[in-house]
Amino acid sequence: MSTIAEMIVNALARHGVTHVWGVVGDALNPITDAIRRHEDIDWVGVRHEEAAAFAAGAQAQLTGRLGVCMGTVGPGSIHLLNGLYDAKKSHAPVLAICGQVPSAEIGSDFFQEVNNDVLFSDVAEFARSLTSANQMPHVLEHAVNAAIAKPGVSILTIPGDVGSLEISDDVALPRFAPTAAATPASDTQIHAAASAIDAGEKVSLLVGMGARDARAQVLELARKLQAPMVVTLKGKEGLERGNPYQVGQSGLLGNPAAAGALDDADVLVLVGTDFPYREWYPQGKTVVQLDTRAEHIGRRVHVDHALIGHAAPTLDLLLPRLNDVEDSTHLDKARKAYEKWCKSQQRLTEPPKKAGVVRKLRGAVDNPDDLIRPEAVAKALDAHASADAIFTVDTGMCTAWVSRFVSFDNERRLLGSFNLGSMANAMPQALGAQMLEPGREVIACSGDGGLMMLLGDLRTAVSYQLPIKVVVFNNGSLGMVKLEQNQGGLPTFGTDLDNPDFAAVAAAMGLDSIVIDDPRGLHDQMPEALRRPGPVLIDVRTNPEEVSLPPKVSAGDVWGFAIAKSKEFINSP
Ligand SMILES: Cc1ncc(C[n+]2csc(CCOP(=O)(O)OP(=O)(O)O)c2C)c(N)n1
Ligand SMILES: [Mg+2]
Repeated sequence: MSTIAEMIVNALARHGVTHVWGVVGDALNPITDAIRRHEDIDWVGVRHEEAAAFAAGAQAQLTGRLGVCMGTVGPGSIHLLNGLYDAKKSHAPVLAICGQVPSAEIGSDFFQEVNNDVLFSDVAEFARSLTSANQMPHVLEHAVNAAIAKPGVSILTIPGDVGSLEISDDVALPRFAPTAAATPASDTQIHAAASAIDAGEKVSLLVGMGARDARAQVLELARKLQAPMVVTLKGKEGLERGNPYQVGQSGLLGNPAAAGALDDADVLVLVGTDFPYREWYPQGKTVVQLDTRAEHIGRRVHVDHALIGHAAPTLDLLLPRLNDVEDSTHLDKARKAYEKWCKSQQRLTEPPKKAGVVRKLRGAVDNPDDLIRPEAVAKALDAHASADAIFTVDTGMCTAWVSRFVSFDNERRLLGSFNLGSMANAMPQALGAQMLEPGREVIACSGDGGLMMLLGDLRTAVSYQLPIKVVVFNNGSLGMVKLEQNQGGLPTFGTDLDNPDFAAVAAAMGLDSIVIDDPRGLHDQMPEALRRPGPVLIDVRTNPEEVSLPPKVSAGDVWGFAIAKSKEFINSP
């Protein structure tokens, strides 16, 4: 005889789940107790359930396996929500086990009662409450299978009295469905796409994370077509390495060479990407889109030929049907522009030699040479992090710095909240990553605003001896919003951060720390800090005036800055 809680925990452990992240609570006691007694599955107690969901999502993204988190009745479950949305939008398979009031009280507006099935209806592929032992094992099977098949989030809600209900021995053990095999697009689709591509003279590729398992095929496609390849932020890991066709990224984080490569083409081939920004797609091209999900076709740009299938097997069939392009003018032009841009960016990361080298982008700064450029911080991380480091990056300006200056032309991994765009993701994602691989270098690139949001879970790194390195891009502001306000012609408002002394906070929390506030010391202090044992908070005081300018700055943007500055001047006392 086993209980519902034991059956769930045993089945998850057999499935390969190694950690369950959450905050304990009465309704979940039977589950946490079953975890306590199980040898192969560990409980990780966090300080805020949102951190649990981010950590579980990070583990799922790194391994492709199910991540699991828990939140108890009402507020405990509500706290999971933001991290679960991130998992949903990152296509990470995550199971959230949520507590509920005793089954007899359901529907009575009982203390802490919320209707989880409704609360999670938008975020979850599957959200059901388990109220009887007769629902086992199929409800658990359905929850796990739904999370893995999508991939996405499943919610299993368990009232306080249900976890300890007994299940008779003749009930079958839960079994989960295997993952679906990779399948190619249909022959008709491949034939039509091949004709359209061959008819073009200049082909450009936009490649995303959906092509990660098709690295060899995508490189061969670029070679055959002599096509420049724009790689999305999420496609960087895996596709940047040994890729003589890539021209960096498009969009706000990107560079003019990528925008030019897309504009110059007459045929655009999208592979495994749902890059969301319409305004960064070129107009009037013949567009071919390859994606496993039919619902992605045409939702960003009008598509002429859809290929519904997995990238690797589809490209295996498409490649032999394409003619070899001999003329490399289109590719050469894009690569030359990209190399020129890379060189110009390099200058932004060099330590100042004499006064005036650091360009004042805006505002009055007394001694800009004494301030650290965030670009230089990212470059220092690139130079000194190990070749297989896992980077996690907060939403904010950090995303721009890491995407532009940290290279992923090796075994590095990159996690962020790239589709939800939530702040505060980097540190808890780093906890999740480090827990999986205690010996691997894990670096959280946090905004000062982002870190403060889930600050309590810094202590989780200490409690579980997770040697994460938290690099705080400390610009004393919600910098990204400051930029947005200025671009829109608004005076800066509400973006200043009254930060605590992060080194003192780290000390109080039991973390080692270091302050880097001199650009000339960056390349000595950063490697020293990264090599320290245990968790370290690296407080880097960056130039608050440094902004990440998009590759195409419109006249409107320039006016925005000018108007914003004059308004600030007029409003100043
Ligand atoms: C949870 C959440 N709240 C608010 C926002 C809106 N937002 C986007 S970036 C940003 C500022 C981030 O500041 P910080 O973490 O200090 O990074 P910085 O841009 O200064 O590098 C804000 C408020 C968000 N994306 N997520
Ligand atoms: Mg900031």
